[in-house]
Amino acid sequence: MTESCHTDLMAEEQMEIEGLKMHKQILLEDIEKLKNQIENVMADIQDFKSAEDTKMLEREKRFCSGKKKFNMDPKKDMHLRILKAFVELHEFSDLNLVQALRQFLWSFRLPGEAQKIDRMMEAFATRYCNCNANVFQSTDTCYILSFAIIMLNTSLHNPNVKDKTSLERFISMNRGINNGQDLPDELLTNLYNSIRNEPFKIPEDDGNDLTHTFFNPDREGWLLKLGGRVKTWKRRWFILTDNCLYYFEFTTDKEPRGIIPLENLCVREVMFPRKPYCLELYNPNSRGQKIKACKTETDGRVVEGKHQSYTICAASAEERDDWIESIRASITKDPFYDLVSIRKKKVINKVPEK
Ligand code: 4IP
Repeated sequence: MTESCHTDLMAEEQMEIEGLKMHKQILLEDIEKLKNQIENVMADIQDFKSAEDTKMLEREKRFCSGKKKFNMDPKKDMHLRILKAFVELHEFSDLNLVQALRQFLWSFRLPGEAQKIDRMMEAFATRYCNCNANVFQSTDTCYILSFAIIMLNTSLHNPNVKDKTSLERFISMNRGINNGQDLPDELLTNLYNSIRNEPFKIPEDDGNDLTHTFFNPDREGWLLKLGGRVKTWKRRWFILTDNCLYYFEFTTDKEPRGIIPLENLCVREVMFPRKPYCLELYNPNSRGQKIKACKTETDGRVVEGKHQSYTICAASAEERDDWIESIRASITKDPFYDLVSIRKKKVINKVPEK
C-alpha cells in the first residue's frame, strides 16, 4: 500500500467519524426533544388527573349536599325532578317486577317516612311501566303489586311472622288490580317464587328485613315524661310507630317501659310551669278516666297505665311541634294502608283499555 493511499483512507475514515458524530448529536438532540415532550405530556396528564380528582370531589360534595337537601324535603319541584332523573338512570327493560325491585331497592336507602316512600315507589312504578309497556294496565297496578311484593318478602322471610302468605293468598290478594282485571297467575307465581327463593337485599341491611326500612319509626328521640301517680319528670327514649308511642329507659333496651296506643287519643300543646315545651296526650271522650296503656313495673310485672293524660316535655318549641305533628299524623291514619288502598279502589273500578 502506497503512502498516499494510506492518507486517503485516513481522511475517509475521519469524515465518516465526523458524520457519525453529527448523527449522534442529532439523535441526542432528538432524544432531548422527545424527553421534553414526554415530560410535557406527563405534566398535562397529571394536571388532567388532578382536575378530574377535583371534579370528582366537587361532584361528590354536590351529591352529598343534594342528598341532604333532598332528604330534608323531597316535595320541592326540583327534588321531584332529581328523583325522576335518578329513577331514569335505572334500566328495567325486560326485567320482571321482582328483578327490577331488587335493582331499585339496592341502589339507595329508602327513607322511613310514608310520604317519601310513596313518591319513590310512584317514580319506580312509572319508570318500570315506561321500560315495559305491555305488562300492566296502569302505573297504579305496578305500584300496588310492588308493595304487595315487599310485604310478601317480609311475610316469607321475617321469622317473627308466623302466618306465612301462601301462593294462593298472594294471588287472591292481588285480584282485580289490573284495572279491574286479574294479572296472569303465571306472572304472580313467578314473582312469588322469586321472592320465596331469594329475599330482597338492601344496603346497610342489619340482617333483619325490609320492615325496618319500611316501617322506620315515624319519630324517635329523648323527651321528659311526667309520672302518673308520683309527679316526677323522667327522661325517656320515645318511639312513635304503628300508631303507638313506646318509651324506653335506654335507647338500647329491647323491651319498652311503657306503651301508649294512640287510638282515640288527641294531642295538643300545653303550658307547664318551668317546662316551656310541653305537649299533652289526652282522651277527649272520657275525661277523668285512665288512658288505655301499659307499663312494666321495676319488678317486671306488666300493669295497666295509671295516667289520665300524659304530659311530655320536648327540648325546644320546634321539637315539640314536630312531635305533635307526627303524633297527629299517626293518629289520623295508617299511611301505608291508605296509600295502597286508594290506588286499589281506583284500579279495581277502572274499565280496561283495550
Ligand atoms: C314514677 O315516679 C315514674 O315517673 C314512672 O315513670 C311513672 O310511670 C310512675 O307513675 C311514677 O310514679 P318515680 O320513679 O319517682 O316513682 P317511668 O315508668 O317512666 O319511670 P309511668 O306510668 O309514667 O311510666 P305511675 O302512675 O305509673 O306509678
